Amino acid sequence: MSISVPQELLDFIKNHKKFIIAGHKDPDGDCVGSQLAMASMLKRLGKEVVVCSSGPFKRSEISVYQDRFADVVREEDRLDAVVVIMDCSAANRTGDLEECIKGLPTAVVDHHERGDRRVGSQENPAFIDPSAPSVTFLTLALIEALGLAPTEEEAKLLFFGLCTDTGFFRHVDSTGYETFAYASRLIKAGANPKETFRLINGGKSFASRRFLGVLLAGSRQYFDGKLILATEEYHEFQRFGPECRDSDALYRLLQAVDGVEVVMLIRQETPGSCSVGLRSQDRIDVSVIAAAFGGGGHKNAAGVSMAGTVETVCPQLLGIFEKIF
Ligand SMILES: [Mn+2]
Repeated sequence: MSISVPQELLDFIKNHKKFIIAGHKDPDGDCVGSQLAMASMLKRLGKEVVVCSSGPFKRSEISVYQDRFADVVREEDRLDAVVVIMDCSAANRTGDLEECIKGLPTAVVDHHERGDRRVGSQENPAFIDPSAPSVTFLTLALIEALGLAPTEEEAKLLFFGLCTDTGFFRHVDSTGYETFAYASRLIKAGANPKETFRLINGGKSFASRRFLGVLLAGSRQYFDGKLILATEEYHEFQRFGPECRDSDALYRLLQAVDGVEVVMLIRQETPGSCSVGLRSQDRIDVSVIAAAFGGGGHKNAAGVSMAGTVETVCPQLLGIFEKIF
């Protein structure tokens, strides 16, 4: 892959003085890392920056960054400001921030395949590259295109996001040599892989491991084992709490099963709604399935929220997979 940063984005940064950096709601490491590194780089250029997120900062590895984000944009922040949206392509993915950033010139830096893909313009540049492994990867490309190098702090943040979205490089295939070239530059600038691995994978509670056990014990195979379904009932969620969730570990364990092509996790989020997470190994594009129900994501990792209960949502999704397998 060769990355070229749109000239409009470079001009957008050079020509404006005041920036609001937004990301998608329910941020992950890539979103947090790219937003904070972008904010830091812009401050180095002498810009005024407000970095904001509607949260929630659920995952333990990102909750430490929560106090660096504003949860609202004040009227004085909006005055003469422009917006950069990171790790999603539309204002409606930013949750409560959508109203606050409406009508302002907006640049987008994203690597998502589907959803509200948009074409950039001089006033509203788009730096969208689905071949990029993370938005932090694109952020490093941008920093370098501006003739800068990342600071140690920025390198750590960018490396954190790169590791999050690549599953610590497990999702990188034979086309990913640039990913390692970028990683190498970040490590040279001060990122520490060992520390980052511990930040992402350590610090879990004992209860969170037992919760994994409950979900593993309740998981079922479908279509000769090509699909594995894990479900989280509402009473289990209430018993353990959101801080005990570790879907990454659950996917990792179930994707290790011989012959599995898709892992699906359905969670009863409220008595009337479910979240659905989909992970595929290679062949199957789960973003298409998520999009069919109004969700989105990547070819091998996608998600959607659906009204209903685990019992009503399950058959709808299994029906789609029945046609595929
Ligand atoms: Mn991302």
